Amino acid sequence: MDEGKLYGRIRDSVMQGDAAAARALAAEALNAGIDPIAVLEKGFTPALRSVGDCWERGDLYLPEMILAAEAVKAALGVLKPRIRARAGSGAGGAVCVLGTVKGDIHDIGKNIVGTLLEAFGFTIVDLGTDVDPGRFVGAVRESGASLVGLSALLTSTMPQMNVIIEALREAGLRPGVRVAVGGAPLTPAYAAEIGADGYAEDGISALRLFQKLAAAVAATAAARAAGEVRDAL
Ligand code: B1M
Repeated sequence: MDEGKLYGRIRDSVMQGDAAAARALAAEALNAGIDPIAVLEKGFTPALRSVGDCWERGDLYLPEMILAAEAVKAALGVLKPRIRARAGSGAGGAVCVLGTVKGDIHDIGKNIVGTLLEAFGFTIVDLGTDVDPGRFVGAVRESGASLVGLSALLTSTMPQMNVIIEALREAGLRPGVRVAVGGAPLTPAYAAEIGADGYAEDGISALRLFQKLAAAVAATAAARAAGEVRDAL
């Protein structure tokens, strides 16, 4: 199978907002033995970005962008079970509160990140989209999460990430709770500027980042426990 050609057909299905074709192409890719994550990151994600570029240039209208997003969601429905079946471990059951920040309803990227994390052993508390900072704080307290993942796709909503990190700090949950951020307009420099613990540009790098953060949390907890035992002796 010519993967390049397949990704071209995937791009066409998304540009045309053809959910049935997108679903069928996802199945075709899986049947050809292509990694489901590669299908997402090399096929559907760049296709949606092209749709965004066309919309920005005025080459297509908002309803067409909505149809394109629906087509990708339909394909995700086919790919998700395979991603879950590929499951790995190593997260030690770490709990991660995940959400798209207030004012922002983009959720495809966040859902991909959530699916990957879940498949690799994380427990995900997905707060959805347009999430108020207070809800992140409440969910961390309720779930005992040690990790928070924030997604933003609009330059106008990126500053919400800073607000959420501040809210976690004010609630006394930082630096114990690690925060990772992502989304198309973000940069590593912006993540550093707002005091996040990491930035990831795509699903696979998000998985690696969260695995690193979970390991750091576990190491800190182990060091603290060892210190307590020493003090007690
Ligand atoms: Co919107 N939109 N949109 N949109 N949309 C963008 C983001 C835009 C860049 C398009 C453009 O102009 N080229 C533009 C933002 C411009 C800006 O802010 N500078 C834009 C705009 C303007 C808007 C509206 C304001 C349009 C309007 O109404 N006038 C509106 C906003 C509504 C709101 O949120 N309040 C809007 C609405 C929509 C739709 C509803 C039509 C739809 C969203 C559907 C949905 O999500 N349920 C939509 C879409 C589809 C897009 C584009 C075309 C594609 C986004 C996407 O899903 N990409 C987008 C163009 C673009 O991104 N270039 C665009 C695929 C997805 C897999 O990638 O989300 O980047 P992404 O996620 C990646 C990585 O970023 C990373 O991993 C993911 C997997 O690889 N990642 C993380 C993401 N989150 C992470 C979190 C992490 C780690 C990694 O850690 C926690």
